[in-house]
Amino acid sequence: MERTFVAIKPDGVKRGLIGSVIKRFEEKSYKIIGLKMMNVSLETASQHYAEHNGKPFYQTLIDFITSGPIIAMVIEGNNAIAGVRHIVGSTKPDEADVGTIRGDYSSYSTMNIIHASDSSQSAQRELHLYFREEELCSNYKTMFEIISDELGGIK
Ligand code: FUP
Repeated sequence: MERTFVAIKPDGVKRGLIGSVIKRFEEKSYKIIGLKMMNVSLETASQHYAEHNGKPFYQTLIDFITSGPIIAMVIEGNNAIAGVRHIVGSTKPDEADVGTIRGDYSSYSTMNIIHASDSSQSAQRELHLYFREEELCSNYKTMFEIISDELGGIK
């Protein structure tokens, strides 16, 4: 079971897409174990995007991610890191497939609705940048887990 970090960016919040985005992960049978609305401090933003420091789009990215509240989430599931990235879609707006979140909702590379960790290393790092362990709630069963238990653990 993998955990990944996801954030609905300020454009997604302001455009009223919170429900639409979360719905896609729930429908895919992923389990939401952390969820909060928050403003991203300059310090957190620069830690999050440290790998992009020095790139031409860096300052725009920092200005954007700190421009309004985000929805921070931790999602748990089978191969959740790659699976969630698949639902999110490509970083390049012209390459994001229809049916993905970015493909359906954005045609820009900065205002692209959503962030999701791209590896287990970044998932660990980002998850702990935004959440304390005690804020995570995996002590409940999703309907998918209940059905799986009923069938003797079939997944
Ligand atoms: P992703 O993991 O898909 O979010 O993509 P990256 O880590 O490569 O980029 C992080 C963010 O930087 C993207 F979500 C948007 C922004 N970005 C730009 O604004 N311009 C670019 O050319 C590349 C990335």
